[in-house]
Amino acid sequence: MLYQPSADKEELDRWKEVTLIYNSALKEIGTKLEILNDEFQDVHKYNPIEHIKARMKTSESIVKKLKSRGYESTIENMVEHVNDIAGIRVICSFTSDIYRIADMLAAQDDLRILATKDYIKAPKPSGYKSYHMLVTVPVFLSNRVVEVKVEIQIRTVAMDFWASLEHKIYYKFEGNAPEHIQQSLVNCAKIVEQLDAEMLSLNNEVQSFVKE
Ligand code: 0O2
Repeated sequence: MLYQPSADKEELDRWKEVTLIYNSALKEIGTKLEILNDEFQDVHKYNPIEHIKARMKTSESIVKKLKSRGYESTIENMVEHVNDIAGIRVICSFTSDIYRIADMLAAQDDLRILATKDYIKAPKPSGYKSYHMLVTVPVFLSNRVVEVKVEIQIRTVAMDFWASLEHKIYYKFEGNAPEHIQQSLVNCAKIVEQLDAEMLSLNNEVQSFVKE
């Protein structure tokens, strides 16, 4: 079972160990991203990353996901079947930065890319846009190395703004928002796309102006 107040000492110790390992994986990926951002600033005088948010999925959400997929709530099932226990969100200024960050991460030898989902090239019907990478990162413990899964979501500030409102609406209406609200979200997603494209082109123009 996942951690519950009634869990025995052995289960509690295992839960603590698993939590520590996922938190360590988040630190590893967070540090990689910070290094890339710092180096980019040093070399190109520019920060591709606006900010980074790391989070561990709550045990309630893990149980819910396992249940919805027909699995018993055990630590083994959680490690095997829940891919986003450790999640990190990277917010960039421009769409081009998203692919830049994704490529730089993909080039790192110790990261193994298990899957990528490009919801920017192929947005969800709701309008959701984001680039997802499921990776494993090695975590070095005192007596062994564990390859830990981390879900990385990379998106622009505007895409993130849209996704957080949509997430709130989704929970408020338990996934069944009225038609006009869903339509309004689709419209907002189009505006976000337009805004991202115009901001990118404006930035490119300013960059070339500076170089002359
Ligand atoms: P929460 O509450 O954010 O943790 P997987 O989770 O990879 O096994 P899935 O659902 O196919 O399976 O993965 P996908 O599509 O990569 O989505 C994973 C996460 O992306 C979600 O986690 C959300 O955080 C985010 N996401 C995906 N689709 C949407 C969307 O339409 N709107 C918003 N706002 N976020 C989305 P969780 O566990 O579903 O949710």
